[in-house]
Amino acid sequence: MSISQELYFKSSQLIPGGVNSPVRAWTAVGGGPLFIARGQGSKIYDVDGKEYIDYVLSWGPLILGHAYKQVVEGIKKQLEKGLSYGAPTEQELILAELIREAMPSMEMVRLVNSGTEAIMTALRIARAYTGRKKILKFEGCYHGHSDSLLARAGSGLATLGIPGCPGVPEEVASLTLTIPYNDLNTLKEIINVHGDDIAAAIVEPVAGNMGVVIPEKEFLPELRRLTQDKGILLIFDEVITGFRFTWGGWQNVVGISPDLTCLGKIIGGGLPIGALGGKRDIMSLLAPLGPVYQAGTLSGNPVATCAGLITLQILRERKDIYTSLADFTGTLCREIEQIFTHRGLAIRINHMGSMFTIFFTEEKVRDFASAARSDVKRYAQFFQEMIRQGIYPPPSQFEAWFTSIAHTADDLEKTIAACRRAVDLI
Ligand code: HOZ
Repeated sequence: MSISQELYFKSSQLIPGGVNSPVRAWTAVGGGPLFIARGQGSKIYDVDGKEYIDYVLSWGPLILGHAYKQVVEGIKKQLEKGLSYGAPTEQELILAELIREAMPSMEMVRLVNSGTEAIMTALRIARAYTGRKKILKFEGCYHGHSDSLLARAGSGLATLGIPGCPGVPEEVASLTLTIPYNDLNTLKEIINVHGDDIAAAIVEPVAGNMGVVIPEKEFLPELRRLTQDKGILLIFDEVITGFRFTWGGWQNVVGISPDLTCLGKIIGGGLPIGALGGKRDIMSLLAPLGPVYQAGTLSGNPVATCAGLITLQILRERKDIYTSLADFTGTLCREIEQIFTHRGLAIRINHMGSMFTIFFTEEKVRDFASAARSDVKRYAQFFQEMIRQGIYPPPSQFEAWFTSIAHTADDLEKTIAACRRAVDLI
């Protein structure tokens, strides 16, 4: 028995499923998870001492790779000054300023502890601002685990096949309307019928939690236009996409100004953080300025804001990072595609910048229904073969692969070689 297996066995007696976040249990790919001892650059090392080229990168935050020197050194300095004060710091202000500079639609910003928290608060503000109750979301998008947003969600719910979630009162679930991603006709229809009752429409502007699904050209502009016409707030969940493709969010790429934006992952540089922000009159509803309550003992935590600040400063200084990331990832995707095509195996790779998903299907993947038709058993076999060869892909068909600036030409070669062998074996 490996040390990972032993630890998994023991953890399963104490921690539900042996993990503190469901997809980590590898339920959909089998075999039980690896327990990780450390990470450095593009690699993680398990407790049995084996090295892996990491394409999960803590599910997105580590755009600079593991244990990036400047981030680690900055955190060390902060640690000596204290871990948490429960009082404001200048660092929070600087981080908020950087975020606003990058995404001007975020006229006011509040820092919280996770993407889930940011989104939960964004919905509360939207309901208070509009005086409406309903929320519109898109199938396969995942916006954290708050009650209102677990219907037909991606990520772990897609991985485990949970369409709705017990424990969410029907009255709450019924306030969430869910329609397919990239489906403009249904969008128009639902806004026609329910528009006056909808407080907010929330969307992952590039979906990452049903695997990567790219918004079609008219989808987001039309969503913006239709929501604006009906007084519905548009919330961009940029927890994954924020600072992933450019200095800013997907909103900068497409030139759309959402009413509210939620962030997490990269802005914490690997430590727990979230942020929400948006138009001044909407954000002014938040306590203590307004009556909408939100609070947190560790909100704006100095260690997390320090890691986030250093990460964002590096991304701002070195905008070339995004070009190299896209080049690396583009080459990787093209090579993988060729390997599969050469073997006559049908796949579709959805790729944007430094994130992608290999779907085991012939058809174009443009929404949750097409993503869900992917051959998940094949994905699991592929995953296991890659793991055996020291490559660590996401342990679910419905998650994104991420690359970082730490990934090297050697990693690229090794990943391609591993893929070639894996494809021979599945
Ligand atoms: N919801 C995360 C991926 N989209 C998974 C988080 C985790 O398991 O760490």
